[in-house]
Amino acid sequence: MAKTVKTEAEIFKEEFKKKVRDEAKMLYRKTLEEVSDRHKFVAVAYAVKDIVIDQWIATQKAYEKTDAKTVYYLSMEFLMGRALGNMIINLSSRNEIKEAIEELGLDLNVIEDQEPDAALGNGGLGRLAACFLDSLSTLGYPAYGCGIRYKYGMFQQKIEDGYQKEIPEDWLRHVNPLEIKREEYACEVKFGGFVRVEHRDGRNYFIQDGYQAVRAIPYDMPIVGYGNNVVNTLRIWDAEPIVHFNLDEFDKGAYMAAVEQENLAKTITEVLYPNDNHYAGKELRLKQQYFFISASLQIAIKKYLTKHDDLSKLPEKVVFQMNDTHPTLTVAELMRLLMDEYLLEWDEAWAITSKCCAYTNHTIMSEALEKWPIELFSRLLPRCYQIIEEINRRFIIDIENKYPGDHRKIEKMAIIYDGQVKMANLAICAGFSVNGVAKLHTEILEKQELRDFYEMFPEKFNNKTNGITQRRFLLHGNPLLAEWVTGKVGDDWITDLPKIQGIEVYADDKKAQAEFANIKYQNKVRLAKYIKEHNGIDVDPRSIFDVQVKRLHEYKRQLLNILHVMYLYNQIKEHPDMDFYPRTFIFGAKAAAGYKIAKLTIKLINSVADVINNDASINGKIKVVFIENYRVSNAEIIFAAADVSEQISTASKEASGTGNMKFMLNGALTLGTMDGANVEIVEEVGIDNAFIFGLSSDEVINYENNGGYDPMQIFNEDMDIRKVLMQLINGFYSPDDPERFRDIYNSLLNTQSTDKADRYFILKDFRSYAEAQKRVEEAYKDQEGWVKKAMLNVAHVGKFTSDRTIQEYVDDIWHLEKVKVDM
Ligand code: 26Q
Repeated sequence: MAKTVKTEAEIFKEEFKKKVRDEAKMLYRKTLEEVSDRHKFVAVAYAVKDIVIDQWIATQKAYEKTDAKTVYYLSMEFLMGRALGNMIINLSSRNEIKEAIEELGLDLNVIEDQEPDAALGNGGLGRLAACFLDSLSTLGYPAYGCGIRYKYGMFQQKIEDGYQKEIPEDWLRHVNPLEIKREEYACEVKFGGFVRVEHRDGRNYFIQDGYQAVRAIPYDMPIVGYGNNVVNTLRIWDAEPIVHFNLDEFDKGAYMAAVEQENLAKTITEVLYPNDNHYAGKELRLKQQYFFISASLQIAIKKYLTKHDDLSKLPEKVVFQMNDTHPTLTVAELMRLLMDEYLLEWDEAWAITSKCCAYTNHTIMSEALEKWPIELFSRLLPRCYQIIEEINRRFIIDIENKYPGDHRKIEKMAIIYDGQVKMANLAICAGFSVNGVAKLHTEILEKQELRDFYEMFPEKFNNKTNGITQRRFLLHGNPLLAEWVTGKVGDDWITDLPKIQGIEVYADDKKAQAEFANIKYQNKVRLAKYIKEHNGIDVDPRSIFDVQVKRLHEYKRQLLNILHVMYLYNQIKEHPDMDFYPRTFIFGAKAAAGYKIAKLTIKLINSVADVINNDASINGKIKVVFIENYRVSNAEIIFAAADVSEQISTASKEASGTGNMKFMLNGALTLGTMDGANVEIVEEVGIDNAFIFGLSSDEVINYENNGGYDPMQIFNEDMDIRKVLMQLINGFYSPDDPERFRDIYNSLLNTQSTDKADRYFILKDFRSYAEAQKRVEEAYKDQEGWVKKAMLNVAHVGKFTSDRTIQEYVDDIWHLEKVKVDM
């Protein structure tokens, strides 16, 4: 018999299959065939981790050897979603792994579906952090993501009787095979107590006494770069009690103190605050912030000191990027560590701190600005508070020197003012870089919200337009389109998205159009199936899939969308023979648990869905679907299937948006306002390939500053709008309780409350929106024209890769060097 020589790939596959089998055996005392799907997932995950581990070690060795500068991306949120599928596509051995899994008789989709989403974030800001980590590894830059290992991440949303119910998401109830506990890096974080000053050897020592302490324990998760052997680390911290309290303790005081410490450790990392773009001044939230910042900085400095002894050169090796103001305690804690633990003088410590810290602003919504009451702040973090007082004292002197006698400047810029500690002001004063997340957003910061700071420190301000990773949101989420693109232009787009522009030459090619249209259709069938399974609703994949998925917030104006659906329904009922292209309106959104009007909007959407979906007389022309528990894993399916991307925030309110980019990448056309990154999307794709409507940001800001908008006038003059609004309070969608939607009605017309009526200009923009929707319909009827526009959207998405964003951060802010990892 002729001996066949095994190829390397075959050997690899055999080894991988053996590993999976062995894991099943070792973990569950069963054969792979006998274990449950979830256990199959665990076995496969361990086998993949085994491959990743070697690259992880090699990467960290390479970093050590080159002594490379490292960015610490400090964030309260990392919305990672599932890791396994993403890890596999990023590994160079992806094809062998996929084949081996198949040869084992396993279905990779089923395996992937077993993994719970790591939902350690709310929305845009948290998902951006996850995309950034993917890009940092793929570009080969040394990086740590630092955050919190919440026991309960973003809540799981159930819809019951049309209302949102929040269910705790216990994502860690089973083992998490893709993390490693690193006890050797545990450290202590202290809260409360008081600061005592000791004068010894000619200097003051600041000593915190009477505090409560917890042990911070890091868990590391690997972040695999695409095909380059680079593996960075997401380090998330858990809290444990320092000592377990002693039941024999006879001293009651000591006993109680021990119990309290234990409780503190239990509560700190218990749960993610589910507020998106809304500040809640909760003590526990401040504890969470200090907890992960103190631990992350302690470790970063210790790591630096293993190779260096001169802390004044820390900025050459370390940069801390603060993801919004949530990690701004970095400034105070770094000062504290440098002075109190490493005995530097104020000026030395300040020189280092102000060269290490950079701040990203993600919102101009005033209700999202973090301001902590002095009382709370100084009680919880007495030493940090002292330090901030001193930073503030010196800063006010600077302001006074620059603007003598101008008290208004101090009022606006002081860090401590009106009994509050203002975190944004601290971040801007101490940081060397302040960036917005889209061109328009940065302009508004400079001209409006942060004008005084911009005037004082113009050199700190810069823009970094957000991006998304095409590896998760096209390669993984939309394999059909990914393969089609690769077939047309090769696979360079995977790490060089602008290359995708190569498909532009096919925009007029009939055959390519048909292929492209068919892929969209297949993806719509996939989503229709998901909807049938989860909602029990039949939707027609030939209808227009019109999608708005994002957090529920008044400024994002899901209400405008659903009011327009109500209006269309009225039109069809009034004119049953009118021309109307069938449309499926798809919503997905979580509302913060305490955000009443947002939760009521969910109920409204579901009530409208109930009426319309069950009205046989309209022949299924409109369907309304609310997708329960919108999250990263089902987002991938939704983006792939969308025709229309609803990006309809009140102009000036959405800092950037990133869902808009994910839709574009998947060939959906933007229906939106000139807000956030929509402006740049239109710039790239051309105004003819998007549907733009509504007030400009200047017009909105002008109304806000000078008044002159009266929604009641529109109500009085426009009978279609009036009819829709009356349906909110006449029981049309709530026969059992006609008053149910009264608060929504009031928010638009202010007949009751003291709030401003229609703060988000919904009625003002309504006609313009309806007219843009009409243009969408007309454009869709021209199938070839539509497919061409969709292809042009994909072709011009290049700018919106997070690889580009990260490269800009590196060039302008972080100044890192790429590291090569050879295996
Ligand atoms: C603050 C204090 C207490 C509790 C919670 C919060 C909190 C939590 C999350 C405040 C804000 C957030 C999240 C903000 C956010 O996601 N902003 C979005 O960031 C995206 C990435 O830059 C942008 O694309 C979006 O426009 C912006 O809304």
